[in-house]
Amino acid sequence: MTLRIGVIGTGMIGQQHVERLHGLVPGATVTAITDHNETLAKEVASRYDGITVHPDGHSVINADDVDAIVVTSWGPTHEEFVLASIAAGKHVFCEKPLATTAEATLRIIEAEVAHGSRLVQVGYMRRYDAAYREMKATIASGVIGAPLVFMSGHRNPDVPAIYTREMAIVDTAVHDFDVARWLLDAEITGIRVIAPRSNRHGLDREGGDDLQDPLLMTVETSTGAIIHVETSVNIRYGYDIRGEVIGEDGTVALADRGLTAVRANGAVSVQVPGDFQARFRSAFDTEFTEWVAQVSSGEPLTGPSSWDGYAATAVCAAGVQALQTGERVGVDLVEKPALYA
Ligand code: NAD
Ligand code: ISE
Repeated sequence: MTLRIGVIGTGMIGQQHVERLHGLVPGATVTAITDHNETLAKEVASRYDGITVHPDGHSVINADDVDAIVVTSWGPTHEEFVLASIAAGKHVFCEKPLATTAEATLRIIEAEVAHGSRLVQVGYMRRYDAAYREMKATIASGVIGAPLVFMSGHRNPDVPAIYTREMAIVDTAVHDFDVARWLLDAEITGIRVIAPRSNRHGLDREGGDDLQDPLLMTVETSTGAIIHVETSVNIRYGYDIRGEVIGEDGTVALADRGLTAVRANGAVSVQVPGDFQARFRSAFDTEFTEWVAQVSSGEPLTGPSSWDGYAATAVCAAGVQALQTGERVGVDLVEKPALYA
């Protein structure tokens, strides 16, 4: 059976996911798309055979030739489309964030629990990256002992003018929070945020606010391990994702990237990816390959759930408050429903 997918939002990442799901990922095809910008949706559809442009997201969700939905519109629209997909009884893959407030993510959890089985997966693609998976397997093997500290560095060469001060937490560090919860098998219980003087590239931006960049976050967890997150979003030299878990008997770190290392002129050099697409392309491919296989076969979903979407959004809300107040802010999650055990 081929899984027929409808995509809501054909901007930057929506177009990449259409490309993936309409040819690259086995057992999937895109049959319906929509975008707020109809001209854009028509242009994207014209690149392929067999894709119908719909007037809005609800028309995509309720189309007879759509089995499952991918939501890649702007964050504030996610709740509406995820809830409508659940109401239609269809699987829905939602790019991060699941929703922009913890209250909205809880409404999604309530609807999914009432439905009685998992329909929602959230786009935290780092869980599908081969290096992070090896890191998790190493921790599980016990060879480094119990994890005590996770150092997570998230560096972007630059960000657009629309990128605001809070986005370093809600748009960027949110990935570090999710992957940390997954690697350490722990919930986040509190956060502090500090900042040195700002990178000059984050100041006096044409058409954009002044940023506080980098940010350093100290994040407490339910197991007593501490996570240290550094976001640098104007670092120019490349898109560099760093990670090291320090355990009681050893450490495991993400290796430098690049297929080759060049030794010349008294130096060794390894390439740094230019952007998140280059760094995580195969993680996105694996994420959709596994999602399509699980949805098509009716196997239980194993990817990031509504609970994970809620936990990440709740940590972000605390992080923004910690940034604004300079204080430690606790994260108090509701009781976890059995559906997500
Ligand atoms: P974008 O602005 O390029 O594209 C979003 C598109 O959604 C736009 O074309 C817009 O017209 C459309 N849209 C907005 N509201 C709509 C609505 N109600 N109905 C239909 N279309 C609507 O943004 P983007 O960078 O592609 O980001 C989209 C989502 O993907 C965001 O939630 C973002 O956080 C997420 N994202 C995830 C990653 C990742 O690493 N996993 C990377 C980039 C973006
Ligand atoms: C972007 O939205 C992403 O999700 C990328 O993975 C992240 O690295 C970047 O900082 C965000 O702006």
